Amino acid sequence: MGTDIEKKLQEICEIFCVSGTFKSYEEIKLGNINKTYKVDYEKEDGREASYIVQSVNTYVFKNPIQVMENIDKVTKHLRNKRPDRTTLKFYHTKEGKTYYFENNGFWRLFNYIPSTTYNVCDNLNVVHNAGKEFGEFQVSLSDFEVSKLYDTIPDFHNTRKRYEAMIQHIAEDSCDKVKEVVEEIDYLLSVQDKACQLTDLLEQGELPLRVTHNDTKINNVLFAKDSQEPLVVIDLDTVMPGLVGHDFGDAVRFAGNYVEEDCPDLEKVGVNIEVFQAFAEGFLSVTAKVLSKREIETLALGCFVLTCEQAVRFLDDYIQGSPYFKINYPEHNLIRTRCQVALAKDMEQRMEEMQKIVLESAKKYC
Ligand code: GN1
Ligand code: MG
Repeated sequence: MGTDIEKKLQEICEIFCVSGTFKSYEEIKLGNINKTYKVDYEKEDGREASYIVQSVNTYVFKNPIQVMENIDKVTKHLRNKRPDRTTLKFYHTKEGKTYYFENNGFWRLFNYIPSTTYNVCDNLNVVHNAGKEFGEFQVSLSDFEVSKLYDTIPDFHNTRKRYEAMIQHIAEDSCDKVKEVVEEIDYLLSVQDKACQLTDLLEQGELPLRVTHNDTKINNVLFAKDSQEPLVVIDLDTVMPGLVGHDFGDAVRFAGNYVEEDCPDLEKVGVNIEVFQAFAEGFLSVTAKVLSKREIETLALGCFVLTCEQAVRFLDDYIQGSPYFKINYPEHNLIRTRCQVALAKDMEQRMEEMQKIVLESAKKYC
């Protein structure tokens, strides 16, 4: 007798016309939003084949069909631009859809790519290659008409709106948490205007909207198992119009930290400047020619901005009782917030150094 989830996964595989015999499954515990499973099949000829089945979180993605349409357009464009490269391929149902929507779930199925991922990485070659891969993603999509994409999560990286939401929830304090987080709130409010600079520059028309990934964690790059070569950028759910500083900044927020984003040991938190330099060089080696001078000047600032924004998002979620991000224990979002605040403070100290590295790399590759 299989478990409920095992039966459900088999049913989903059938819906997406996967043939052969179901063998096993495993939950892939990466990501804070969707549920992801690797499913193994034995095909009719005895070969083994694996697939990724995902249940999309419809509390977060209110319009998952638009998410799939964005992904479809972007993956087609990438396949045309880089035909020799691996891409995500979504399977179709008998009705020709790349998703299956039912009462209790929104499901999709795509190719499993044998690979390695990194959550924390101090291998500078790997980090450089991740920077290059996100840079190539950016450049390959630089001729894609931004207005063709839906804003599937409106104001996703609108830092001002993220602050406004948090301030409102602080005032409501519906879970009686505010008293625990006074220090974190004070710090984040003290840097609010600096943290909102990218949002302000966009509104003033100083920065162009591009097609951005919007979730550039290094574990969203798959690497070959036997080399340090990047294979593909995954997790395209948040591909939307955005700023290049968002993608660069979020990548450094995650990979540039000595520790994972939920490390409780704040002594260990900080920007690893060598990792920062390796990522910046990789990213700018392909993007420097495409980006405007103004965009390049905002990249280092973007790291601070995205770190504060993420702290605001984790804290806002904690104050509301964690309805948004998956948590492994009740204080998980609080620990994540504290880690991001510590990182933001360190970035403030290192900003000049980071800016210098960005400008020098850009000059080298222009
Ligand atoms: C979420 O689920 P995952 O790990 O791909 C979130 C990102 C955050 C990230 C923090 C749609 O991404 O914005 O930066 O957690 N995705 C969404 O780890 O909100
Ligand atoms: Mg994501």
